[in-house]
Amino acid sequence: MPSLLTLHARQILDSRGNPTVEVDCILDDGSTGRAAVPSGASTGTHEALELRDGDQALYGGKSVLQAVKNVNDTIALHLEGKDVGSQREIDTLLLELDGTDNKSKLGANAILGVSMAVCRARATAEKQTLWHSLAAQCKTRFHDGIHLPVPLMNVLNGGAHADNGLSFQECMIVPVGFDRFAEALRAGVETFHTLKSILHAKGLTTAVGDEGGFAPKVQNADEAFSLLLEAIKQAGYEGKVKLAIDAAASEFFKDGVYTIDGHKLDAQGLVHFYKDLCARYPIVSIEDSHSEDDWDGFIAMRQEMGHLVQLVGDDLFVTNPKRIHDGFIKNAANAVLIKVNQIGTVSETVDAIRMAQEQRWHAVVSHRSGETEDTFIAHLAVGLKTGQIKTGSLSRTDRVCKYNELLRIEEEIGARAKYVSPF
Ligand code: 2PG
Ligand code: MG
Repeated sequence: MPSLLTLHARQILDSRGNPTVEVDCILDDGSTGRAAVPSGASTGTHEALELRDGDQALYGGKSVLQAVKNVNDTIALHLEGKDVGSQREIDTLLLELDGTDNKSKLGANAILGVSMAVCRARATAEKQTLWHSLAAQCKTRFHDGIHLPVPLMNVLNGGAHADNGLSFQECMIVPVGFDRFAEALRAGVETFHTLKSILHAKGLTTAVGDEGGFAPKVQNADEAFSLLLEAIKQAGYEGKVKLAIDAAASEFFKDGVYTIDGHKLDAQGLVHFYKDLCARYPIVSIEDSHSEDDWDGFIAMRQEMGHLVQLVGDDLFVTNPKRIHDGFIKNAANAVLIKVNQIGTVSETVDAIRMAQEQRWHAVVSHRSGETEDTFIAHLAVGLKTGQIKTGSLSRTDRVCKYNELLRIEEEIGARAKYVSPF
């Protein structure tokens, strides 16, 4: 395997117009890899540290020039000349160089940019597509076919991602009754456009938010899901497109009380709120039902609803193998959301996915609300055979580019490509 010749980072912009880190990696055989780092808005407190300069004169404090410098000086100095054959060896070097628990010395954005860029450059050197190279590194078994992920599409927004009355952050549609990813995508897109017409006819706004979904002034979850069901029906996909929630409940939790759609509930009351919703709507997955440190709330949720729906931990687990392990012991969920920048290296991300899979929990690869044109996560979902991806709505290039990449991957795989819904 070739060695790393140069690393070069620069500051670019993400989909919200905030600075982020992009890294170019060049190997000594001329192979190159480029990666850009995403950024969240509803970030979990236990996430790895995203290093921002805090200088109010530059991008309102959000510039990432120190993280860029950390790549171009410290990391480049230690990685240049190293063989890139093993992703784990590269990532271990990065972790040693940083030396902190939450990557606060060099910044998780600096470290992740390098980790992903090296991964891409290796795939180029191997003359493989990225998903294929990742699958080989991680020894993924494709005995029953190569699975394209089922997308959880965030078409209606609330919470920290919108300023309407809705407490849930994301109301998603999930195309389940299809044989191919391309067909599932088409169903999602047609439902999205039908939803737009419905909102328009009702005099509700059709402007889209950070993840390309609508953020109409709806007052509660019932109104949101009624609109989605109507769109699914009118688009002709009743029964074939289901629903999912990312409550992002940390955002509506304060002093032990959940304030949701005007109700004040305790953790158990919130479980009943979800139970009632699931009895009335075809909801297949609920993410972050409770606040990030309300383990008892998650445990109660799993006991009452774990046999009925997928229960995903995002802010709860922050893609961190230690917290995921606690989740297994406590039986606090049955699925893990996977975000590369919550943990900060490709290898640790892979560890999180494999831990979930070994436990027979689902792993859902996810974007952040601040994204770039980078399509790494599309490859990660296929290469690690996660079976699910959450990458926003069906508009705006920062979201659609992941779906487009999955179309290309499905085309490349041909007859061995499978689309299997876990729901
Ligand atoms: C989430 C994500 C992505 P953010 O909560 O799951 O949709 O949002 O990137 O703002 O944390
Ligand atoms: Mg979430």
